[in-house]
Amino acid sequence: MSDESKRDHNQGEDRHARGFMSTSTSIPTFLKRLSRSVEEHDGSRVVLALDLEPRDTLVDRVCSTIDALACYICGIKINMHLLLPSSMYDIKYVNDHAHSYGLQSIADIKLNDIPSTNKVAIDSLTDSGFDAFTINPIIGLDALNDTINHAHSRGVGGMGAIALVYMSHKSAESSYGMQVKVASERASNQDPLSSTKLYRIFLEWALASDADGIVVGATRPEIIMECREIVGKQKHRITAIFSPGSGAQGGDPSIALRSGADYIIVGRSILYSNDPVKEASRLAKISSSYPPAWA
Ligand code: NUP
Repeated sequence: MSDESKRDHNQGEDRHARGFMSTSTSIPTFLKRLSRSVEEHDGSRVVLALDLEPRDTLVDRVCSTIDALACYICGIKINMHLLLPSSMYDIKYVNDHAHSYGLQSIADIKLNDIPSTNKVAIDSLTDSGFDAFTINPIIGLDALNDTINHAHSRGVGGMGAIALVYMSHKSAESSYGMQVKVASERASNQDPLSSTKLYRIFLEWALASDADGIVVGATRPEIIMECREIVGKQKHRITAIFSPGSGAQGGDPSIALRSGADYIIVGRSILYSNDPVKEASRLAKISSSYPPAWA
């Protein structure tokens, strides 16, 4: 093996290590912790979006929801609209409660700022007990790299970063699906710019910056399939596909999983169903019936 290919190989090993184990120790990374939670919860790959209305008894309601549904989910997800009216103490309490069931917790903040402020935000999320957060790749590749590197150095085993690649809501097509021109090796001399869709650039950047996961809406099974193919080609790295948008937004969880999603993110169709336990259990069974891509 030449020195150069040895170096490439070693970098590959490092990247592989980042997939499931942090580089310096054998402490599990976010994805490993999440897959452990899947094993401990009968194969459920449902992440519960805790999108409750912020009222006085928020912490109690969030914790009792976790108590009722913990055996049917592998993680919880908390959005800005719950973080804003809550104290750091309350959020830490909720995250500790989720951890007591072996669940992972994701801060769905869609981080979108310059690296220096992103890093401060990540430190606060780490102190609040989160395991991962969502990030918007619109900040650019270098900023994404810098921010995700910082995240991976935080907490025990590192904070996971999940990059938005194609959101689930209707108008996502006008942004994530936008046709853009970029300078690339594929371009010809006559036209130094080649044309592609914005989400393909976001996917490329997410993989290049070692994001632990990507978000692709369950409402876009064809995009999940396309991303799965590209994500699956990585030799030394595991990147999970998180898919919100089934149920209330019209996506079908079975189709999302069959198309290549690793995890489905579900909120309203569980929380506001007549029987949340039954609905969570149904989705848990569906998700466990599709073999995970990492197996
Ligand atoms: O593309 C996205 N779509 C989406 O719905 C990215 C997200 N993070 N989400 C979140 O997933 C959204 O903020 C909500 O918390 C959850 C879906 O909830 P529901 O439509 O199942 O109620």
